[in-house]
Amino acid sequence: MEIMTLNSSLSLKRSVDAGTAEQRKVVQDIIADISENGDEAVRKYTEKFDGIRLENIAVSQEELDEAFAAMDEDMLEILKEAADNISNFHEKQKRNSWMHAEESGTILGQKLTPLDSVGVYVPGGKAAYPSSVFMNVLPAKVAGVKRIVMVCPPNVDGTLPQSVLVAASIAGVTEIYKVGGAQAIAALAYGTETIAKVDKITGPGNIYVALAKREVYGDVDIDMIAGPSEIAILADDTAFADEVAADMLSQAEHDERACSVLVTTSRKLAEETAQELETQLQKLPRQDIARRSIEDFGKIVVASNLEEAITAINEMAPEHLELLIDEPMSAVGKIRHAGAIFIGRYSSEPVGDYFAGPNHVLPTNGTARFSSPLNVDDFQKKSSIIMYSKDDFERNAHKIAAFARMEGLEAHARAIEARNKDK
Ligand code: HSO
Ligand code: ZN
Repeated sequence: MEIMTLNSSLSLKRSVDAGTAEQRKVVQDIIADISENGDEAVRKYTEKFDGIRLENIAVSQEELDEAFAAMDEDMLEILKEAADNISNFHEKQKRNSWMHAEESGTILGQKLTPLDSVGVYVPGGKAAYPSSVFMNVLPAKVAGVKRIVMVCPPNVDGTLPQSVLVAASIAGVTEIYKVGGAQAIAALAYGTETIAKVDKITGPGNIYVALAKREVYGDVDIDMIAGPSEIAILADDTAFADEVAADMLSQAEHDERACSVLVTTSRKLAEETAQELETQLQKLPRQDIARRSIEDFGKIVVASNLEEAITAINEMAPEHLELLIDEPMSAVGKIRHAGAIFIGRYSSEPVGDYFAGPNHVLPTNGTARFSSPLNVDDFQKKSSIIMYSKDDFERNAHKIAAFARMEGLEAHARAIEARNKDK
């Protein structure tokens, strides 16, 4: 790979798939059909897109038992341990309702309530990741969401991937349906005879799923529209080229449009990493995907100093950032925009994808400038609590009424004044 010299910006190519007008129309038609015809339309689209007619889309206890029986014992333990780590991390985020009593007797506060129900979309085929089941379901569980519905497109034989079923069951999903694509999003948003509507939909999917989520947003809440994976590595001459290259490839293998970038103060590391990438690529099972990603979206950039490198990284606002530099903690304060910051050589990005505990659903495509990893707050909402005291009321009634009249809202003013009369 060609090595560039940093001149102010990384000028990265990143891919945003906004969908075509035609794709949007397809999605809108599917949504309209599902909201009108429910289950029958779900069956029709499942037959059309997944190649199987399913009379019953609900996953049975038998199917779950079979999936558990087929799972390797050691692997089951690993999954449970990962799930525990992820739950424990999210437990620490949990906030409580609060109330504050003012001296005047007024009580103000916020009441936190978990959402009643959440739908988690899990893509089918090769992108059916049990780790993503954990990352979407467990924060909802920790937040106290009672009904968690998982949807996933069926294989042509009408089954769902076993690892996904096992993960769903470990995580505490309450209903699982074999339905995917825009039809699944529509069923979750508007309900059918079989699937009761949910309040929020999370989880990644293909362009049709992403467009459908955008389309139903407002009638239900959604998490975010995730773009291809990204990793930026900030490294100096203390880093090892084989580790840097391996970490870049870990994200490149996700998607041909994934974006892996090395920004380094060491030309030697840059050159060695470029070579390592080639050597390691040749031995990767998903070489085709990773190579396209590295060739089309990857970059190795040499910066003249750490300050300049950090400025460029902040501008990129990467989904994942690894700090492979001497004294990495001294750089953390200067990082303003990154979905997750991995510090030191033992915090290789896949540690976070699977096991450490923090969420792997992270803002992509520069959205780390204004948004956060999926977290417990995403599954709880707040109600304001206002209990105004008589004292405060009597002292402030005329101000409130005056404010209302300034806005031309006489009924507001009178509601206040109605209380001021002796009764
Ligand atoms: N790195 C991905 C998440 C993932 N990795 C799932 C492995 N499985 C998010 O950017
Ligand atoms: Zn990953």
